[in-house]
Amino acid sequence: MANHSSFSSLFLLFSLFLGYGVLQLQASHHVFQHLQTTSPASSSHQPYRTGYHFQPPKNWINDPNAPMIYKGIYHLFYQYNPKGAVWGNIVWAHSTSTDLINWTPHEHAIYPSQPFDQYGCWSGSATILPSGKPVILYTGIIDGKNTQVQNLAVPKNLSDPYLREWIKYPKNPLMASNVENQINGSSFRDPTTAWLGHDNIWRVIIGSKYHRKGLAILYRSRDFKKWIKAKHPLHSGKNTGMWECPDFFPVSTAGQNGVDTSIVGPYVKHVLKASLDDTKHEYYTVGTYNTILDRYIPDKGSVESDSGLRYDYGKFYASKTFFDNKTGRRILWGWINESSSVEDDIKKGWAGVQAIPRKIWLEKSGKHLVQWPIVELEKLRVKQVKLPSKILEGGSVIEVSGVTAVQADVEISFEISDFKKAEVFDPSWTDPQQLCIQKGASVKSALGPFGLLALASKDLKEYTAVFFRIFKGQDKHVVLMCSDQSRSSLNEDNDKVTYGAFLNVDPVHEKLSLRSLIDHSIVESFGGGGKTCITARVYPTLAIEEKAHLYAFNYGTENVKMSSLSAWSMKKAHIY
Ligand code: DQQ
Repeated sequence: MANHSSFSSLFLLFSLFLGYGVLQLQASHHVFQHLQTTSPASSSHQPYRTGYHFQPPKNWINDPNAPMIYKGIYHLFYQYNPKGAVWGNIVWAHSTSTDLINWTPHEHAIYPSQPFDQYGCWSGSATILPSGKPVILYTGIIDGKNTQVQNLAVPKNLSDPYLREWIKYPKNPLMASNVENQINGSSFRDPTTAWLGHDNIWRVIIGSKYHRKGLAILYRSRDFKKWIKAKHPLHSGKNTGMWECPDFFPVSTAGQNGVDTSIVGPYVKHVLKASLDDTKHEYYTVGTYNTILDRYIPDKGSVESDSGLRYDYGKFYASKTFFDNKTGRRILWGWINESSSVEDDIKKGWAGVQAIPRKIWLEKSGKHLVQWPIVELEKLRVKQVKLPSKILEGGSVIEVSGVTAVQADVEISFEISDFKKAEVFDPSWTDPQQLCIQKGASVKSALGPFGLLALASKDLKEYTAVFFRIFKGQDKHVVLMCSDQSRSSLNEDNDKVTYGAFLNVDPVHEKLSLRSLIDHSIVESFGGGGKTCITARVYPTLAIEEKAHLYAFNYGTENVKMSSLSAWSMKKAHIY
């Protein structure tokens, strides 16, 4: 945050930005030097640092903030602790990129400096105004009780495509709890990207709760400065607890292109996502935005809890999308937390990475979303290894050699021709994660488990198994996708719980595909072309660096055909 002294330049800036009258200037910003100090040296043995997932050189990171594109440059801000590998002292760190893969860091963009954010600068979002100018709404913490308010910041210099310096609006906060508005001040955070209605009024939602009810509190503004709370929330969720980092955006009903956040009309559906503080899971629903009532209405049958639809059924939280107007995509960012102990995080000197940005669109059924790693990632692919189509007999394991298995991108697909022996699906199996826990990678059934053993040691003492299982349901086959971490490491201090989800693919008529992005301590998997995603954090002790191997396997009793397998070693991305 720049120190800015001149009243006239600040006045001009905010007037230019928002096009409105004279503002009173408060004292200039104070730079907290102590936030710039470095943390103790981290361990030099770093087998878990990633090669192509975003992470800074050290310390704690969490939520992606205000992703956007401005003058052809992509911006990623993120929650960062400049002082260590645990959460705390939160500032907005900032990096930019021209391809969403290689990143250059800048000075911290927003950090505590004013009464309206002196205890922390928490998550928020960017909105691109119709003039093309970006603005940021973020949550400021104003006291030691974590009281939360919403603040505005604008770039100091719009001709700097890197938007390195941000100025806080002197009349912050713009939204705060008070006796009249019934807002719980310690549960009031994470403004979304705002959208502009046909009435020329801006809307934004803020995550909150009332008792156990999760809330997307709606605010409206004509000028982006004076915000008035609507009488009702945009939407709420019974018994879901605090909604963190809500996201609300339209998706096209005709194809994979993204649309701007303010688009409404017959050719879009809307998506509302909430990150549940209680479970650290996210869920989303697809529905309709009723612009007359200013309410979001999820489609019939939507499950409004974390047993509903999730972007990712593994480690993935506090996510946020943005519309990339250069390529016409909506892109999703999410934070991948650690599965290791706090002691181990401190030892390695860092915690948290960002998932590979994913293009996100509505599946043709209109019932759920599809996600796929942005195409730019493929620039890192080298040394393709292709295995010919092959029958994988029951009980077989084949090595995919010639690939750097610790840092790889692998795509595999399977075809099943004989379903007669498929295990019968018990309708009481409603929780796919439990089913994956019960039927882990070592439990044989007829059709499955088959898939990949990633980050595996030669002797298979360690591996992360990502696989499918097919059951015979009442009127169709049921496909289960699992990521089993139980054998991922000999270190018992990690969270090695197995993840699972159902996959909306009809294996009688379609191939079953799986893509896994393997990156030292990450296995980020996309089933059925991105209909179901599961991300795992794992910390092998044997399967590290060149001692990591990759296998395709079928531990079921029946044969399955591996119709294709391509694996690439991945180059290291330039992330400084
Ligand atoms: N992380 C931020 C909050 C948000 C939470 C604080 C979600 O704004 O609610 O670092 O991970």
